[in-house]
Amino acid sequence: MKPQQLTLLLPLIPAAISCGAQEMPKPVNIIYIMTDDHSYQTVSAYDTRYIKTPNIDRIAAQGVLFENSFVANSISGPSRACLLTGKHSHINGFTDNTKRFDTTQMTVARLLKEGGYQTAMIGKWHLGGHPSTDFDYWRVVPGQGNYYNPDFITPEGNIVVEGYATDIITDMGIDYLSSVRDKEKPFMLFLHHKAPHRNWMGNTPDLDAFEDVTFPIPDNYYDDYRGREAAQVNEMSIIKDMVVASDLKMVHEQIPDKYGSARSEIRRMNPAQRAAWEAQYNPITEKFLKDNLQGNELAEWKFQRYMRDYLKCIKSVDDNIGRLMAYLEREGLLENTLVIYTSDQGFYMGEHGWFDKRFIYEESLRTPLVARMPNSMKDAPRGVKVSEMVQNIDHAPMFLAMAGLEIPAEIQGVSYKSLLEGKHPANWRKSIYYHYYEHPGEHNVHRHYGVRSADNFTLVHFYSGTMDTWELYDMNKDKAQMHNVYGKPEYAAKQAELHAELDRLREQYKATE
Ligand code: SGN
Ligand code: CA
Repeated sequence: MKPQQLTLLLPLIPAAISCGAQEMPKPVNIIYIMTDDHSYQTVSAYDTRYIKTPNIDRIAAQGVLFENSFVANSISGPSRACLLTGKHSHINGFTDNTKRFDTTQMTVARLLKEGGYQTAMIGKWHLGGHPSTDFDYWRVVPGQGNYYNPDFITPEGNIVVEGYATDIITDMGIDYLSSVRDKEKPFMLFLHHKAPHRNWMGNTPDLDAFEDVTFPIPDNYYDDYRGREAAQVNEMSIIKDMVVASDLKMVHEQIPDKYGSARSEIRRMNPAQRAAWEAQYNPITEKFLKDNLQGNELAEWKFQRYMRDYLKCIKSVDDNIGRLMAYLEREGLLENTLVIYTSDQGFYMGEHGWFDKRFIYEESLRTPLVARMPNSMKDAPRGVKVSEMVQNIDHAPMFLAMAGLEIPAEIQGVSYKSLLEGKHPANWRKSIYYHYYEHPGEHNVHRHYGVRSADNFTLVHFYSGTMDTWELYDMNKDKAQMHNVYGKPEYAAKQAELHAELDRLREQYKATE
């Protein structure tokens, strides 16, 4: 370690003061695991209705679960850019998935690297091109990547790796930890899974999981979207927009196929994978053709198939987290490593009749976030729920704080290291700012910006194309956000308060559009 880093670490790690001069505490390692589209509804530490995720839950049981974890822009590339920069989309420039990340700008990986950390990025990058020299080591999937026998871009060229994406990304993470990194230096590992992204293809050993389960249909599955214009026109309805052949993998010449995504994934399979796949899905497809379901029966059949397939992917995610955590424990790495589990955004599990994300509404604005502090931090809370609002722009400053490095003033997020240590700063933020930009675009969700307050109100302005509408929700009375109360006289004072708060946030974050 260079002497100038020691001077930075000393004032920030109190344990350093009590130690003898020879026994400086080692800088904390960081493993940041992020899945793609994992809803908090399908993490049992958050919600027990659908699946048990014992391994993710264990991270929470041995650390902290954030009850109010939000994103700044609920879509993949933008979320990743927020993570790397600690800044909102309009500042980091990556406002929607069509952009290319400007890798010349400051990233937390670069700051950590300059601070003596080894930096690694494995899995889904989704920022255009590939990681820059901010990362010492990287292996990333092109674009969305594939579930079966995926391609990886590496500095040494492109490779195809046989197997299932979630297993492979975990293997690569373990391989990095065991035989690539320099064990004398601290590390930051970004482990970014492809799963459970659309079209939700499980691993062969899990294909029969959940097949005998009938999941409860959300109360608002048949939402009529009254009073909510943007909700009426989007294209993320399970009933209308989910494609049976590609999304639900009913591959058959008699079933129209809009995207061909199941077919193209099946084409990648080796004979054993394909045999397992066909043994599972062909009988379901035959039955589907025979039953010729219509109306609500078809709508509910689609919901059940969606849930089963999505949860097969989650099962593999959770199993692999268990595998990684067991490795960390075996190797003694939990002693000095912070482990984070989160997703790039939330996801709809049939609420409002939807899949996908993008909206400021709760299911996609929120994302799971659990964190396990190193064992060496003896006083860190274990099995504790934190209610303060955190946002994905807060990771970068938290990493820097954990590393004992300075947080540049240009970073807009706030380090939540204090929350991980069991402290509750009195002046913690009382609201978050949100802005979504990808319109026109897939799923037809109009551009919008808004504020979500700690006292459970959301004010939002939809503004793209010909749309210019405001919505206000009182989640204390209307958790599912079915009633837009914007303009209702009884909410006049609250509405004015939230408008003022939104103006304040837009000014604070230098919002433009
Ligand atoms: C793909 C999906 C969309 C999804 C986007 C963005 N279509 O285009 O449903 O919203 O990714 O997802 S698919 O038919 O190709 O699967 S994101 O998580 O990467 O932002
Ligand atoms: Ca995503």
